Amino acid sequence: MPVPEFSGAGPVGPRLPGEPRHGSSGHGPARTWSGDAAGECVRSLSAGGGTRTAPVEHCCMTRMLEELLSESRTTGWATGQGRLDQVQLDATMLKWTAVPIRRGAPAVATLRPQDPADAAPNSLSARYGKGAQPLHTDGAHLPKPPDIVVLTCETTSTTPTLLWAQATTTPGFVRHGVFLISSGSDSFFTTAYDQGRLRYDPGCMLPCDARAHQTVRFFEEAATSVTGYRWNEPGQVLLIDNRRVLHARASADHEPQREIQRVSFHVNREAS
Ligand SMILES: O=C(O)CCC(=O)C(=O)O
Ligand SMILES: [Fe+2]
Repeated sequence: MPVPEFSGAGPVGPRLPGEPRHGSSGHGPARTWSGDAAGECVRSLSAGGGTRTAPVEHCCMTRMLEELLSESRTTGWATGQGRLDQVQLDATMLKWTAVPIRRGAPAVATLRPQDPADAAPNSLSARYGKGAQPLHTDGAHLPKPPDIVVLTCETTSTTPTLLWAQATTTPGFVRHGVFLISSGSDSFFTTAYDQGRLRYDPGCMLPCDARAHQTVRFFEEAATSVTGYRWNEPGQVLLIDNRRVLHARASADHEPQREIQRVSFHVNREAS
């Protein structure tokens, strides 16, 4: 079955207050957010043959992440153009907390296709290497997995990121099947759906009952109805709601040099 694809290609420049908003929830053109070194938004004005910059009336320091989060409410993900440092600056302003996926590792990770021998134990690369990953949520082994995962690609990649959003109703077996999270001395039992959020990673979750096995088959089957996100333009950013969307990297066997940056967050509950 062909994978429907989209990309954030086609930057259209910064949106100024009052201008129409271009959708970036997956199918429209991507937008660019810009800021000067101090994070203040500027826009170029052409007058009398010259160009000058003028501050935009409303500060948009947190605009990129806020808008991506807001747009992700429809499909569970949203895309645009932006830099990782801008994502981090916006997150700080929004009082989001960066979450390292691996204990002791920095919150920002560069994801590269790895052979199993070079990969961290219990990681997807340890099992799947550079091949296609199974659908998963990030940080499923953590007591409190991240709410939001942001991926950026400074260059381009021919390996898509695959996305699958949960339907409005979650099957009973997903809600009740019991898994053991295998995380060394911090192992614990859980379900793949708890308190309104999905948690699933076949790399670290062992099915313990018939309903959990059914859940594994359900998410394997979901891999046939994913949307592929293509990294066609340098500087694309993809925000994934890790509470309701599973994602995966397609096979990167052909692209061992691929590099994606990832940073994950707990959102500020009061604001989000
Ligand atoms: O590289 C990608 O497109 C996603 C990778 C990923 O989801 C992961 O390594 O957890
Ligand atoms: Fe992931």
